[in-house]
Amino acid sequence: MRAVLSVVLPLVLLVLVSATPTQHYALQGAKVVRVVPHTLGQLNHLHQLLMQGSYDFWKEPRALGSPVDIMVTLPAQEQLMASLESHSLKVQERLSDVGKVIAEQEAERGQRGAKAMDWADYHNYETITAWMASLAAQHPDLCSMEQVGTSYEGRPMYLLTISKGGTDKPGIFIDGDIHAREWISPAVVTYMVNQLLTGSHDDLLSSVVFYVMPVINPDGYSYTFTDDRLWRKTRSHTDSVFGCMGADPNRNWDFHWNEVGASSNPCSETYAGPHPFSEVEMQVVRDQITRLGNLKVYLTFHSFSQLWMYPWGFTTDLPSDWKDLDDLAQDAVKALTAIHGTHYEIGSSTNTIYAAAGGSDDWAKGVGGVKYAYTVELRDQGNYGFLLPRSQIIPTGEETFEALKVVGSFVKNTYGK
Ligand code: 0X9
Ligand code: ZN
Repeated sequence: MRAVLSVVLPLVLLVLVSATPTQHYALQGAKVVRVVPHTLGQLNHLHQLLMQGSYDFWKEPRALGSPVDIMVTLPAQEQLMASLESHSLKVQERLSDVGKVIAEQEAERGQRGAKAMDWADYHNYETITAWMASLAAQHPDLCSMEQVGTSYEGRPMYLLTISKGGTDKPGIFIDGDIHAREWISPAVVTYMVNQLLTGSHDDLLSSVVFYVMPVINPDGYSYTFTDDRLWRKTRSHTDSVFGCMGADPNRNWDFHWNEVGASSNPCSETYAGPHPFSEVEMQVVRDQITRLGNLKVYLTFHSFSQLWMYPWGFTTDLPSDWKDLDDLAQDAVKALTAIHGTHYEIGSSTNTIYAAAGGSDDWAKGVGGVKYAYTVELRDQGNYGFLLPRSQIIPTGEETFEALKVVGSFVKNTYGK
């Protein structure tokens, strides 16, 4: 038996590994390292490295004392280490082999072979949309689904409307996966939809309407399953002579577009696009926010860092009603932390993470007129970053749903009939 296993097991592993996208080889031995700038010279140096565009910053430089996470491929490691050391930046290893983690997680998914929706694992776009359609069929009194657009590569984009007894109520708009690689986002958004529909939330659903789009970058999301687990942007063609593709959909919104924290270089991870709303998927979401009257809250789920942020992202200034947004965020986070003790930071996005214009949250508030606009950066704080293990989906869903319930009750009590 042992002899058979020793022949068969490596073969099985070989098949699983060779079924994984080729980019894993490029990421074999790639590391994620953390450095913390303590002087302005160190901070400037990290900004220069960011601008240079040779590394994938999982967490961008912001301020003195704020950690910066950089992914570096094996061949580039020596150079990066020398560059960091030349500025006396102490390097802490967060992930020692990104390619290995991706391959292991993919092999696990392959072994499970799960096609049906659940929250024991991450699921592809087809599985998520098939599940959404089944919800509308199972709960016709609470939920409807409509196609509201089509992505650049032709994928249908759907909106779920969740409410009891009509939609003439204050609304909460929720979206997920604007950034393709942030898989915990659609997993948590779908988890919360499932809770709303299968738990006892009739009281809430009678007073509030939830509009939900779990995956607003479907081409990017699909690409993370087939080609590049760490893809962030859309998949549109650009005029790049190097063949770089996609724009950062969260730099593409028409509010102080491309003013700060965004790039005009199509090869950059934060490419703002050739013009505001160049990305069709963002046009689709914009048109829904515009069309749906009575939206009181806009919630967009990202990962990672555990932050509950409100506008503005284009300036250090705060909106005049920031205290209202902060108060609600404090209540929501309190409920979230009470579940598993997960710590969140709260504040305006410029002051909490970094300045970056053209984000959906700023547009929702600044142009869309949605008072309570939030960007939530889900788990973790960098142990796994974008590669959050599937075992954390349900705990992250549980705690985030508690926060959503607080937001829902607030809307019901403040604006409900
Ligand atoms: O940079 C982003 O788009 C978000 N962080 S992420 O690591 N998920 O990419 C933060 C966006 C905060 N909001 C604005 N800057 N408007
Ligand atoms: Zn994001």
